[in-house]
Amino acid sequence: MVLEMLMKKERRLIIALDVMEAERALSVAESTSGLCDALKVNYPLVLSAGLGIVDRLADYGDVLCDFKVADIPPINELIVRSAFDHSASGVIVHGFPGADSLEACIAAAEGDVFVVALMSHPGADMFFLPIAEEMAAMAVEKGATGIVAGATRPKSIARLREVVGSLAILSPGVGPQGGDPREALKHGADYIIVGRRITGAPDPARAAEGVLEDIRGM
Ligand code: 3DU
Repeated sequence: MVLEMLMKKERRLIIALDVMEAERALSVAESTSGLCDALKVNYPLVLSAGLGIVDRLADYGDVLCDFKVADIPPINELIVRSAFDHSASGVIVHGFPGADSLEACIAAAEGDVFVVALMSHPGADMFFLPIAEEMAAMAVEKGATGIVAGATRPKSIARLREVVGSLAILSPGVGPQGGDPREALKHGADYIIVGRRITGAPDPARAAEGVLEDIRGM
């Protein structure tokens, strides 16, 4: 059974809050609420501000915990459970540790589970590119909500779309990493994930509006 996606799909934008201070994350969340479909947190914020930041951010919208979970099944279960215990709406996990590790994530989840199929950075060519379709197929087979596929490789997104059918595709890697958000969406992504282009801007709401302007009509 495929998990039913909880996240709304109105703006097609997920904001990655890769900042170190809780107050900065909360201020970006507040100023951009209504401009994105979800907020994403990663280790930098959670390691500096604590997992309680997820509960606080959840006041502004759905929060995805991008913990790229990649351990043995019982540890994955504890990590995923912690995220949902702190009001996460979804988690991002790795598929390469194997089917049993992914199954543990899905069993422990009380919301969306997205499997990283293909990372966006240049080094992903070495190990990720050859296994991307396999990761995507496993996400489908095990009942994940969707996959993550880098916007820097739009043609790969199109191939992965064929593998995952109607599952959601989240696409990071636009802006400083070089991906084009329109291309990612045109090739089959459902959402783009944007971090520094928004969090590093003097006016994050304005920057988010700029991203929405770029993808308007998609
Ligand atoms: O490059 P940005 O600042 O827009 O941030 C991208 C975010 O997406 C960041 O949190 C990173 O950890 C995440 N991400 C990737 O960039 C690439 C992936 O393959 C998976 C997640």
